[in-house]
Amino acid sequence: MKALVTGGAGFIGSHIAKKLVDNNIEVHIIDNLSTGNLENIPFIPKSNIHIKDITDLEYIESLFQKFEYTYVIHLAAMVSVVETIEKPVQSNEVNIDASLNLLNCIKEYNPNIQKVIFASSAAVYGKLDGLPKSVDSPINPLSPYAIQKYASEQYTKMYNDLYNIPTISLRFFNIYGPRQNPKSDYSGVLSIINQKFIENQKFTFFGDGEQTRDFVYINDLVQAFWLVLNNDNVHGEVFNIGTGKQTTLNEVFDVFQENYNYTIPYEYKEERQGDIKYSYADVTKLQKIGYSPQYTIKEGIREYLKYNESTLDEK
Ligand code: UD2
Repeated sequence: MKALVTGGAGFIGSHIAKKLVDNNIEVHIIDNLSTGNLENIPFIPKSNIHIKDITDLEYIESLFQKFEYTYVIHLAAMVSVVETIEKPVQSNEVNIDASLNLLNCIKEYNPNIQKVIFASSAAVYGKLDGLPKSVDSPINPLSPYAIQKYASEQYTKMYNDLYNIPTISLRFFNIYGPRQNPKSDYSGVLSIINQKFIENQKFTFFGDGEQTRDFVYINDLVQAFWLVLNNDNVHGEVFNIGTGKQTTLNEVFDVFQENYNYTIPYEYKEERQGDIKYSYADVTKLQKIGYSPQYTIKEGIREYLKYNESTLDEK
């Protein structure tokens, strides 16, 4: 069995690739390394890593002409909301055109594929009054990124409905864990807090720290991924990937303090423009197919820090 993971050198992609490899599936990766890193995927042979842009239509097509894939997991994207606001046209090519092209290659060259999974985002909900956010809630995209994720998600669904390609989309909430890159201001906030603790630097809360998110430890995402990959009764469906619990940023900071056993300076600044105050996922649909998140925020952060320590020991 072969799987193609686009964006497989990234934080989430590398964990998905590892799960597939651990289950004796040959993994091919396409990644332009814009946010990914080869250090994330030492377990993939170099010959199966294609350092290419997902918008390189000819190259993608050539892969499908050459290989028969059992699974395609599509994670490659322009992932920064801010960058999509700065580059709406370019991001459209990456986040919609390339997705559509990929789906079409599957239809043309690989119609017997067993599963296509697309990484969508909680961003599609935008500012919604009702909580938790359910896949039946209205959507209200507030950025090119959110529109693009929604469009690709709907194309993904349509390729199931019109062309019988077994597809599924997953709306990721706030995923965190090892290999998440803390380098940008818009990196996942947990990776930023962690880095600040390591370097003993000041952390800035945007707002009063009382905003909530549904923080998902990467292992729970991998669990959800594995469940949908192996379920043949959910084609054409969309699922939230969350835990069903919300945590404030202040609480998260406290958990880091407890684990590190020291604190770092912090400050409260004005809220980020367009920031959502409260967010968490309704995951009952996922629970119905067997999902049961294993990590509370405390357990997830503990695992995250344990992993960091073990890799520090290796260095
Ligand atoms: C997440 C996604 C984003 C998009 C969005 C849709 C991540 C990394 N980002 O953004 O791609 O899908 O959801 O709703 O998963 N914060 C601070 N200080 C910092 C950094 C962040 O206070 O140094 C705050 C930030 O203002 C926000 C919260 O922490 O209130 C979470 O920020 P985030 O960037 O991790 O995630 P989010 O939910 O804004």
